[in-house]
Amino acid sequence: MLPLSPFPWQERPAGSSELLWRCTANPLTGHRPIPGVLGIYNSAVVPWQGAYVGVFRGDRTDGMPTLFRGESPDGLRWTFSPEPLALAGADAAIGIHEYAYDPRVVPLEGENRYLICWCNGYHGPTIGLAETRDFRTFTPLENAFLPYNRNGVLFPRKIRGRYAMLSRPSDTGHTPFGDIFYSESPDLTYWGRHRHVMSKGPTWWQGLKIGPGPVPMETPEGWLMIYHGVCNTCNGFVYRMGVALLDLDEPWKVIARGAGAIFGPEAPYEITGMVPNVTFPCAVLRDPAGSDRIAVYYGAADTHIALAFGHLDELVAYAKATSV
Ligand code: BMA
Repeated sequence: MLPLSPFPWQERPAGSSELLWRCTANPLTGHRPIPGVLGIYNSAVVPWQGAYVGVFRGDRTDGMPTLFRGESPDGLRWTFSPEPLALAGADAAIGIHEYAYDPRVVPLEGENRYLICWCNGYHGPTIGLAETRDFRTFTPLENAFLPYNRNGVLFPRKIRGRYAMLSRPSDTGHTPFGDIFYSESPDLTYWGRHRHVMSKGPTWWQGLKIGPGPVPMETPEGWLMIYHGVCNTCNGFVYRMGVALLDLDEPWKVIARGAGAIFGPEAPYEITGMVPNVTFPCAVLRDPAGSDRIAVYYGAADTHIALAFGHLDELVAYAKATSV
């Protein structure tokens, strides 16, 4: 049997009271991480065979976003395949074609497969889906929704007997609005029973739009969702992170929603880059040893991958204590 993947972890710096703190190795990726790619960011990482594997967003030099495969022995040092992710047997009507970005990856509980969701360019942005069993061959499923939609995030198990997904309906541009919705499916093809989960606001840092981030984490008190919240400034949008606790059986019911941003752009690699002032979470690892330690992967300034650490129990407590 393979050993557990080594969990990337650093203790909270002495004197800090932050809920999430930055990895000292940040940013984990630099400029031109592979030939012809400006930067890799907003990406999804999962433990795999005693190490890590992931699906990564890379923007080519013409700006077009594409998905790439990456692997790492420790979750910190990454190598990327130079060729874009190939979809086997891709139906030309549904596979990656115009563009692909902001992937999330989830192992489905009780099934020997991983699902990848991403923003798929199909006459405008919508939610693309593919499955893999080996992270070598990726098989496309149907797009989940009609355009326009972004930030499709699958739950890691069926809820009330159905697959469940969060998403954020959008427009064809930079979307100056946006609430989080919930949808369910019996088969990962047909999606319905759409429910509204959360609106933008009510606090200023998330006053323009919100969108789901990494795969929600199951806790005895509910699904802990890390999400992004955006406000507008005279210099453009600013992307921060917040937390909310969703009901385990009816996740469109919000149990608690933390008032403040738990993380936002401050470090040099977050406030300068292709799009300044963006921290955009897409993946979270939980300590395989069972503690409440988590490691959050986020895109920094649409240029780098970065990592932050925290304690899941503290995020749950914060959402409850400050709920708005
Ligand atoms: C959103 C998405 C993200 C990006 C963010 C900031 O609309 O496109 O991929 O990180 O804008 O540019």
